[in-house]
Amino acid sequence: MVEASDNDLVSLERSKQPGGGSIMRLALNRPAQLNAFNQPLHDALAHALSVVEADPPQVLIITGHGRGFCAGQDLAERMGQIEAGETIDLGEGVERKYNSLIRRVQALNCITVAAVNGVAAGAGFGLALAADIVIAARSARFVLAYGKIGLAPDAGVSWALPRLVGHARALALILTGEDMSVDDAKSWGIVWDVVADDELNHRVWTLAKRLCAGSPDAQLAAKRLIGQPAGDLGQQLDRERDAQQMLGHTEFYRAALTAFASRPKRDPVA
Ligand code: T3D
Repeated sequence: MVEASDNDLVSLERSKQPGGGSIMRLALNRPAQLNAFNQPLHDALAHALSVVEADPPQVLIITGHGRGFCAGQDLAERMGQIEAGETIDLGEGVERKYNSLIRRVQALNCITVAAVNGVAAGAGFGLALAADIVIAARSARFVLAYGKIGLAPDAGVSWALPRLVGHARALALILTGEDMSVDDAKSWGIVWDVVADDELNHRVWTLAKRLCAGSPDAQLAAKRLIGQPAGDLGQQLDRERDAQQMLGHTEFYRAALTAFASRPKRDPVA
């Protein structure tokens, strides 16, 4: 079912799962520009996110049409503005578009899976890093495009990248602008899995369906605990306690205990 389509720049589909959960697939659709962000794409994406926020699925897959995942900011749009004599305030644009996008993706009440089907550059790399799980096609690559155009990392890249790969590697990648292969991205902890191009769709849907068999409450609690950890161990222990307290009251937990106690034993999530 297509739930939102704004000039076809973003497609959004929902698939209900037998257990009651649902999976949504959001795909950027400017394939000729490798899904680079221009204003219409930002608008379409913001609208699609409103649809997701209003009725979140258990799993949201984020991907791109064509051979690119997302090439970051559309540079032709910026060039057009310069040629038209417009004053460009990149700070204002970053705040209104990219900071808003990354904050909204990270705050979604669902598990997000980036299916990186092709090149992810600049803010497109930031979008992939904002997802909870990243799975990449073998032909994908990650491009730290900022330095080549005289910009510094944005879209959360300067936050997420050093936390994933370490300070030294992150800074060297950004300063040199060297492409990152999917194998490096996997061994450095950015990507959870790398699969053949023609297997990406199947792999991601299999993962999403598996997640739909689990407790959405527990998954969201784990996402917040790990994604937004407290400042020290004491505070984190408090948050873990609070999460377990809430989860101990869920129907999923009770049913899982009943399944465990049954003879013959049943799989709690069967
Ligand atoms: O401005 C602000 O708001 C500040 C915020 C900035 C955030 C950012 O994201 S900064 C980073 C911006 N992105 C880039 O600098 C990436 C530019 N693109 C590339 O370096 C390369 O295209 C890629 C490494 C991504 C892919 O290379 P390749 O060889 O696989 O493909 P290609 O031939 O370069 O690109 C294919 C087409 O996509 C091509 O169009 P054409 O010639 O076939 O008509 C190319 O122009 C277009 N394309 C690729 N990236 C962009 C783009 N068009 C507009 N903007 C792009 N970013």
